[in-house]
Amino acid sequence: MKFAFLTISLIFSLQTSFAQKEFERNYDESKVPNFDIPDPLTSFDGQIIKTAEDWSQKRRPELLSFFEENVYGKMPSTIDDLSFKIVEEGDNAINNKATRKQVKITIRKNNQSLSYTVLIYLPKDKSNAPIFLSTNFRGNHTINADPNIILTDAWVPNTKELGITDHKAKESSRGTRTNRWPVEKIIDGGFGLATVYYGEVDPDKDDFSDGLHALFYAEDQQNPKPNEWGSITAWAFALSKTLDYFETDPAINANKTIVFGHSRLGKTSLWAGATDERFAGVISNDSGCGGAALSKRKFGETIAIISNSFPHWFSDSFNQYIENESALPVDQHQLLALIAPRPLYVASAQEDEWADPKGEFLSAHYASTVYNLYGIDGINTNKMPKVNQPIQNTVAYHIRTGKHDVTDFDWENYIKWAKKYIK
Ligand code: GTR
Repeated sequence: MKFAFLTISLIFSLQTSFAQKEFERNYDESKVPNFDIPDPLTSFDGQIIKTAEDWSQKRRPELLSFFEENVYGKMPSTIDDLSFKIVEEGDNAINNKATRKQVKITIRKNNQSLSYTVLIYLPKDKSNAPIFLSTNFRGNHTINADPNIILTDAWVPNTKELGITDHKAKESSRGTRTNRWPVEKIIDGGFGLATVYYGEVDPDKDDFSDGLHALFYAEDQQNPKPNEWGSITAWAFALSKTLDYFETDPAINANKTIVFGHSRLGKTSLWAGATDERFAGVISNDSGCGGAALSKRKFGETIAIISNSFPHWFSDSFNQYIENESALPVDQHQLLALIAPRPLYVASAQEDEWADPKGEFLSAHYASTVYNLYGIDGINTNKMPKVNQPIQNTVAYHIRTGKHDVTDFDWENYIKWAKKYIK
């Protein structure tokens, strides 16, 4: 009896120590492991990449394919039909400075369909304005108090502050995220803004029976295969299909679409920019682990932690790198390099150690060798700038004071940089 008790408590304590080890969170720079930065300019078979052409013909495709197969999962290559329907329009929005358009985008595959709505504001006093495109966390109706924004009927997370308890959006949550979306400032800056609620594309939960994935299964398939798309890829896919719509709308300057995202949606904007070269520029706001931050530093959130908390974000094949970062033949700076030579902005927040600001900065720095191959300035110093002192080249970086969030400071700098680099 005593033996049995000891055995059980031993097993229990082994389990807890395993769990604790798995969830170890390091915030101490002196404990960052030693590791080599995988060279963007040496191919997997050892060839040194010396020209932009070798990069785009050989190295870029093999890196893209690695990220597809082993990190985010492959997108489906075909759909049966894509259609667009303007469901609402107004020419007196945002203090009469903008037009508003809401377009339902429908993807069909295997006799099933999924629709989501993109909300678009364009400045009235400027034709051909460049446009920011982003997914959002809580529904289009949360980004502005505009009463004409269609309330999402998709699954939303229960949120006490918003009074949501039954996974249904409420009128009272209109405009509750305006702090992250300074629409008027964006319009005044001469830019359009378009956004899609990510939950309409794939609800953010570990469940692949709903959302976009379900349209693409073979008979008897219930989950993506190990190298097939997780949720980040589905959200990125929807951004690409939104860009397909932009290309059909003469009011929108599709060639000047800047894909933007915060946090998990910053991981999404990076992946969208990497997989779809039509995006003219890419912004990652506090994207952290699985976004801009170097995985091999294991600082703040790690592959083990993120894969445990959000197993559906990545492909199952990513799990092979849990507590095994040294086996990764790539790191996230090579994801950023896939965006070259297009303008790229990586931003961090000082209090957002979870996202590893230094790892985000170094990633932008190490990606810059590929920009340099094109004769373009990236982040050529390996010294982080002071807080609130952005470095803005074709590759830009800032760390601002404050926490994990999107602030006016962030937007003011994105606008300033985009005016210069999105031509
Ligand atoms: C956190 C997650 C981060 C980041 C964040 C967010 O819980 O650990 O990777 O994506 O969520 O999306 O707000």
